[in-house]
Order: sequence, then structure tokens, then C-alpha cells
Amino acid sequence: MRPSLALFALTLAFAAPSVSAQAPMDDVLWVSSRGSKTLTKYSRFGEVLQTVNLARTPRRVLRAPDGKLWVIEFISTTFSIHDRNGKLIKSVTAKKSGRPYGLAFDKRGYAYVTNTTSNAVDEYKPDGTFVRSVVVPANPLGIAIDYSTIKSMGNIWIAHRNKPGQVTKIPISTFKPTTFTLPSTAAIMPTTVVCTYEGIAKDSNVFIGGDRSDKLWKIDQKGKFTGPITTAVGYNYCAGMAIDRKNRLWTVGRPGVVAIIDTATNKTIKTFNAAPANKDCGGVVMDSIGRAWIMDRGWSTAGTFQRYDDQGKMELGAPAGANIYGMVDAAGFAYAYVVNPFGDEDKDRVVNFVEIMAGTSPYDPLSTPALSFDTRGISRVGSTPYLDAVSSSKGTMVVLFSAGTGSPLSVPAFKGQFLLDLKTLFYTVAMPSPGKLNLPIPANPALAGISYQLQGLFVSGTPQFTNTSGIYISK
Ligand SMILES: [Ca+2]
Repeated sequence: MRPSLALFALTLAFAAPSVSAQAPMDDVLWVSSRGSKTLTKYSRFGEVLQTVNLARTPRRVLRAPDGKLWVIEFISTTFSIHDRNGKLIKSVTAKKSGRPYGLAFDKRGYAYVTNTTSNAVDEYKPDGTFVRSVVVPANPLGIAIDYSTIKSMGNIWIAHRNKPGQVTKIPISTFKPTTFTLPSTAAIMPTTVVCTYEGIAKDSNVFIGGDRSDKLWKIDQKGKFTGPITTAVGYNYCAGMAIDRKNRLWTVGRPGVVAIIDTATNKTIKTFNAAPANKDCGGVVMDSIGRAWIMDRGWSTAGTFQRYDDQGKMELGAPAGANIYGMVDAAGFAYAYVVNPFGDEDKDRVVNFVEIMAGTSPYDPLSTPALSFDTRGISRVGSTPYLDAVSSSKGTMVVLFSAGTGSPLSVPAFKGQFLLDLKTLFYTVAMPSPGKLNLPIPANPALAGISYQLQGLFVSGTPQFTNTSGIYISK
């Protein structure tokens, strides 16, 4: 379709590009692939943005609060730190030649690594410099950091793959561990832990998943266990748990069955299958605005991963390809939601947890509860996803569509920046804000694999650009 008159008026108004301040963490997902020895960067819309070849085999990738990528290697004594584009900055050998397994960051960006052969938790500065180490019981694997108040540094929680299973709590301020042992009747060998968000200044609970049992357990700050909690998902050996912005637990079993669990009552809300291709889940993570992505990892066949809405309905399937035996990075959401809820990563004067609760990105200053823009729903060929404009002010919005993003452009007398690729703009349409706009995708298989970007311009009062969103069309 031809661009509208409003678009031409806009085009004329553009000034020279300006460099915008970069958010600490890019609003993307990174997938590490053990099979193809790659890191792949995806947009939240499922588009492949970049693939990085690694010389070594990654077990998982996590992003630090400063945007760097930390790559834990598979059965190796080293881990590596990369810049936000995947370029290697340094390789670090673990203390006592131990094998790093799990990794979590605190609100200063310090990293905590479970060291499985020396049975320790090692602390590193954001540049990878070793700080200190503490000995813990055998087989420390999964690691998570709980909700912190403004004053508190929070606590590190460790899953030990022992029988009977053990969980260790380490306050970051003292670095003195306390280990709790599960009841002898619990068959679970803990491999993964995740912290809940109970509200401002309220203590997190910690959910425990693992091997040898499909039952979960819960532990509070004093070390009191609740369980066994029955699910229908099977063992969740890997990164099989995540908490969403409604404080519900998503747990994924190895066979590819997902359960959404109410963390207050421990009751299952919904169960569904999520790994149709390989029946082998490599984990569930929340993206920067709290939408669940589930990895369907394959070894002899290619893996895929899918995004789900908060009702557990699949919204899109990312392209199959290089994600063999993949693990997805979860750092963006967990950091903003659990570790540093009072921080303001994108410096838009809205703290992280308010953005998370509103469904806006804590890493994108143009995505705020006051004016934000997103594409939702199923974006497959023949389906009708929709545009969701969240705004505290009513008015007219012009929506711009293009085939890609470009260099940020500042426009005199306009707030925000124009972020789309001017050369590939192909359509504009007006809509009321706040509001929804259906975006029907024709039932044409040739459209699969195409992606496009959208940006809003709120035109009432001082014109203001929204953040960008996008659609990746899957089969
Ligand atoms: Ca913010």
C-alpha cells in the first residue's frame, strides 16, 4: 500500500540522525546452542537478528545488567564474557579448575557461579575479576537471587542435586551459607530454583524443581519446606521454571509438558504440551515484558522455540534452525522483576517493577505505562494478531509500518525518536489511543518468515513517538 499524506509530512520534518543513549540491556532474547556452538539473537517478535559462532560449546548464556553476555561452557572449567554483540571480551578459568554450571547476577551486576567440582559458589565482579568463594554442600547446580528491598542485597539460593535434596541460602551481605535438607521422604534431587515476587518489601518464596521426581517443593526464608507439590510435567532437570508478572510459576518438564501454578495455593492452573517437534524442553524463560518463551530443543532434529501469552496460548513459533540443544537467556525479566525492582534501567523515571506490572519494557525508555505499543496474539499465516496501544492519555495515534529498523532520528518539536527504516516504510494508519488494531495476515504460506516493524506516533498535543514493536510471521 502507498504511504499516506501524513507520512510524507513526517518525512519532510526529519532532521539529521542523533545517537540515542543505549539502554543497559538490549530488548532481545539470546539462545545458546550446544549442538551448533552458536549464540543467536532474536527480537521479541521471533526475528533472527544475529548469529555468533563460538569456538567452544555453550551450556547456557545469561545477560549481565550491563548488557554483556556471560557464556557457561558445557562440562568445562572456563566461562566467557562477551559484549552485547557476542564478541569475546575475556575467558575466565574457574577457581580450583571447577566446572561452572549455574549463574545469577545481583543488582550491582556481580555474578555468582555454582562451581560443581569444587562445591563452591564463586563471586565475580562485572568485569569477570574473581572476588571471593564460599564452600557449600556437594553438587551445587541451579542458582537464583531473591527479591531485594532498596536497602537489602538479597539472598542467593542454590539447588544441590543430592539425595535427600538440599537447598542453600547465602545472604549476599554476609556471604555465610545456611543449608536446608528436604524431608527424607522427598525423592527429588534439586537442580533448579526460582524466586517468587510477593510484593513490595515482602520476602520471596523459592520453588525447587529437579531430577528423579516430578514433584516440586517450596521453601520460605526461614527454611520451612512446603510440598510435595504435584504437577503433570515430569522431571524438570534444566532451567525448567520461571515466574511470570502475575507471580505464577511456569514449570516445564523434560517431555515437553508445561504447568502454570498458582504460587500461593500451589495448585495447577493449566497444563499443556509445548514441545511438539522434539518432546524435550530446554526450559522456560520470560522475555523483558514477561511473556513466556519455551525451548523445544532437539539433538538429531533442529530445535524451535515458541512464545506464549499469559493464558498459555501459543502466540508464535520462532524459526527452526540453529538452536540445537538450546537454552534461552532469562536475565532481562528476572533482573528487573526479582533482583532490582526499584531500579530504572531505561532511565524513563518509571521503576522496573511498575513497568513489568504494566507490561512495558524496563529496558526501552520509549516503552512506558504512559505510552507504549506492542503486538500481541498469534502471528502465524492466516491468523489475526493485534496491535495494543497502552496509554494514559487519549488521542489519535498514527501507526507506521516498515520492513526494518533504522538509525534513530530526532525530529524537532517531537518527543521520542523515529526508529524505523525510512526507505522501507510501506503503510500508515490512524487509530485511537489507547486502543487495539487488528492486523490480519493473509492465508498465504509465502508470507512465512517475513517480519516487519511498527512504531506509533501520538499526535495530540506535542507529537510523541512510541517504542517500536514488530511481527514475525511464522508457518
Ligand atoms: Ca523504566
